[in-house]
Amino acid sequence: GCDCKRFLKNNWLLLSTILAVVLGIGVGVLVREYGKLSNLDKFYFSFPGEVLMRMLKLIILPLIISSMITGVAALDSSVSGKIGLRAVVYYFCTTVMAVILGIVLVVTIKPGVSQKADEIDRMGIFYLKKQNNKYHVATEEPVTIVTPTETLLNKTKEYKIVGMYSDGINVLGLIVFCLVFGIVIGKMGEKGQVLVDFFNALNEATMRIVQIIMWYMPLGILFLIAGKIIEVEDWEIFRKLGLYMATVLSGLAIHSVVILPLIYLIIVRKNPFRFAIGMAQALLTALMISSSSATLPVTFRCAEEKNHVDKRITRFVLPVGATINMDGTALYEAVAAVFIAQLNDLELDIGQIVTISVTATAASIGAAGVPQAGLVTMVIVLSAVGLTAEDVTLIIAVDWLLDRFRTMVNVLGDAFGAGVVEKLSKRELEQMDVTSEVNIVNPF
Ligand code: DAS
Repeated sequence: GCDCKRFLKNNWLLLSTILAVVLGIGVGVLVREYGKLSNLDKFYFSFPGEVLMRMLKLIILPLIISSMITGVAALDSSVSGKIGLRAVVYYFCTTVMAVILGIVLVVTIKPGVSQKADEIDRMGIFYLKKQNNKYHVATEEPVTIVTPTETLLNKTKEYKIVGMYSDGINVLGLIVFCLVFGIVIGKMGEKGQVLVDFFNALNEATMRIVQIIMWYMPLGILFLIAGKIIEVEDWEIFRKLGLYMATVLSGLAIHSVVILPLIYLIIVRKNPFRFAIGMAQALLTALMISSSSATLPVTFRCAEEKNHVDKRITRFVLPVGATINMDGTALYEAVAAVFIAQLNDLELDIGQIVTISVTATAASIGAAGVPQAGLVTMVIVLSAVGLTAEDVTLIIAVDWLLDRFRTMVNVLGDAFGAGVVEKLSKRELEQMDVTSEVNIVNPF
């Protein structure tokens, strides 16, 4: 009766997204079997999904700007400094833990030791080519371009992997600017108020657009997942790289089901799994679109509306987290680097293991929150232990799948971080002027 109705009303978005995933898989498998789609058809078929991605990417710029500036302006600068420091310490510690976990697993499971390198080598579809000090994705055989549409399709494919160089805004730079700007207008008092009001209004407008995008989300996700299933060329590779994938996935699982919840439990003393369930919509979105930046609007919504994390914390901590905190990526990079070393019969000494840990942490901080960014920053980790960029070929064919799961863990880590920082900052938040909270609008 009533309870059930309320449940549906509160969770319709999550439920319809889950339904969309199931339907998307079904449609994908059917069309793959019977559809006989040409490349151009496939391109059109994935278009509704591409529209979702583009809408989310479009909205993150105004979202980050308005939420950071209003968030910081609402805090007084000594408080925002403390909160920022806590966030960075939390992010750093959890990332290092993820790396250590990954190394322990890959060294014990040894997924690369029994397999032959060149057997897998030849199955890679792409490899990274160094040209003018930049890495480009190239196919193993030169592709003959037939029509302009083919060229277009080819471009789109390339764009997906290398795109982060070209389409990525400098989010880190932007965040620093918004921080400074927010602090300055917060301190200006009367005179700055008009700007505070302006960015508050911008934030409300952005959040309303986010809500519109959310309505479209299930449809977009249905086509995203179906389009992906149709597109994948080689399922066989999953069997061949099975142990490697199992290592990465079990590491991600342990990190998100044991380590992060434990930290949350110890510090916040609330049920971490309830918190994680509150983030379900964001986690599912991350899994589907493999971009933590593009998931940010949903992460905000879940953290604030479902888990009731203080908006003064989320506004500030989540955008920073989406940019620099990537536990899943760090774990993945460490595992992948050791795996590739194992395939190459390279015995790693303790120094090299440490090198991999340090560079994997750095590479995860440096990776942008866009699809497969981690694969590109892997080059840093590999070259640090003397492996070549071409070795990325070995794992590239399964990366799109692992990318989804690591992105999900990245988002979960950001969210738990907001919860932990909120708890640690309780005193400052309580002492703060209540009026600063009134400024923060809630469009939902
Ligand atoms: N997919 C990225 C993210 O958005 C990072 C990665 O490629 O590892 O979190």
